[in-house]
Amino acid sequence: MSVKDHLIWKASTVYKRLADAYESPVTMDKPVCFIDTDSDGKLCVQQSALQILQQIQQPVVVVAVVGLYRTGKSYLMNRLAGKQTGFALGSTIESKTKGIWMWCVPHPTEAGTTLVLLDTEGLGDVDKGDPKHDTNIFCLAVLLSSTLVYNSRGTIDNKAIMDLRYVTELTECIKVKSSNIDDSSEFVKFFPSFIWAVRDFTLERKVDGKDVTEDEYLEFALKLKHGTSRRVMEYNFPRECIQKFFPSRKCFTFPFPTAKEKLSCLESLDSADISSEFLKVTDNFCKFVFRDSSVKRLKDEYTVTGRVLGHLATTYVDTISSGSVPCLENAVIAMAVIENEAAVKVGLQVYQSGMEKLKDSFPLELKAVSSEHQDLSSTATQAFMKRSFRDTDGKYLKSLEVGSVCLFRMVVNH
Ligand SMILES: Nc1nc2c(ncn2[C@@H]2O[C@H](COP(=O)(O)OP(=O)(O)OP(=O)(O)O)[C@@H](O)[C@H]2O)c(=O)[nH]1
Ligand SMILES: [Mg+2]
Repeated sequence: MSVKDHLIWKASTVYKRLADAYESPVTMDKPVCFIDTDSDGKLCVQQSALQILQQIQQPVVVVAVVGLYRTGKSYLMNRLAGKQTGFALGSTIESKTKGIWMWCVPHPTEAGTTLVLLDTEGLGDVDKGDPKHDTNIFCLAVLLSSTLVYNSRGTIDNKAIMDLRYVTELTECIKVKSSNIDDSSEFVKFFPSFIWAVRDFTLERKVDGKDVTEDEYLEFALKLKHGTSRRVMEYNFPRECIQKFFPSRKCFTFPFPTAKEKLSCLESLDSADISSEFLKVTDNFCKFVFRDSSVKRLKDEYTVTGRVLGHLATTYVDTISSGSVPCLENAVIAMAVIENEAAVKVGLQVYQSGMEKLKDSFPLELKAVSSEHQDLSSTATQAFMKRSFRDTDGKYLKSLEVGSVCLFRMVVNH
């Protein structure tokens, strides 16, 4: 092998090793706390969760569950993880999950993709001090997920829809652009798809005496009333928001999982003790989520990896904690800076390791060194391109080039 071939091979090995490290799947055997409340009552992202996300270079499908407390959310998330236990379940009337918990598992049906499950604190617990807290948790679930599961118990009646009143607050809690105009019509481009999971559903699914599907049942419940009276407008408003912000909707109605006396030990029950109809709906629900939930994407179809999800969570949580309104476009700009700086670093690392090897073959003619410089620069650029994001004016690519030339000069003058 010539010196040149050897160097190209070396540089591409370094690049491949870096790329492999980025793309290998990460498996967590149990969930961790992702977003919590600090001693001042402010939301904060847990460093340990960020460290896990940092290692996930695969695209992520993010499924978040929200809903009133004590409605079986954590149990359902464990089913999506394919596990009997994991997210902690509560067996008392007190709410159990606090903040947002995260569990990253290899996607069961999409190779090369990680499924991130987000289990959130139950909404509506009157013991909470800060009335804004529930809205913040709801907003974060919307902002971070690609599929949002709204979990409720009983039927989709007016109360259940009023319990989802957080959707009506989204226009005040999320902005697409930093300007002050109402840009909620653009939410739909960035918002997750929506699944309503109705638990302990005991009624017959009939509308006007006719059997209806679960989806038809949901659409019937979301139907608007005619009229302009205050009562009609109050009735319609949450329904309009759900329809407008979440055009992709799906519904699953789950029967009681087991006999009442066994509910408190549901997670340790044998499948023989769980109703076959409940198992069937759960299976359909999981299959639908695995098949239809898309990878999380940002503006310009940019694919979110675990690492990027960590940046996003930090940006949104910092914004909310500072009392400002999270802005989708600002978050993308902040993330582009972090990713592009890291992309320059990766590119320079590839270039530098190639040049270090070249030094072993010195003395060499300047022409030979220049030619190696060209080859290494192109490998470094490839590594940069793989990670960079929206470097539209080429500012970061330029800084990679400048950095490589500096390193080249240092080697030549040595
Ligand atoms: N009736 C009924 N109980 C369930 C169902 N799924 C889980 N449970 C039980 O309800 C209790 C609460 O379940 P969790 O999954 O912890 O509920 P959660 O919504 O996560 O509760 P919070 O974290 O407090 O908001 C546990 O005892 C579960 O075994 C269900 O479909 N129906
Ligand atoms: Mg829970």
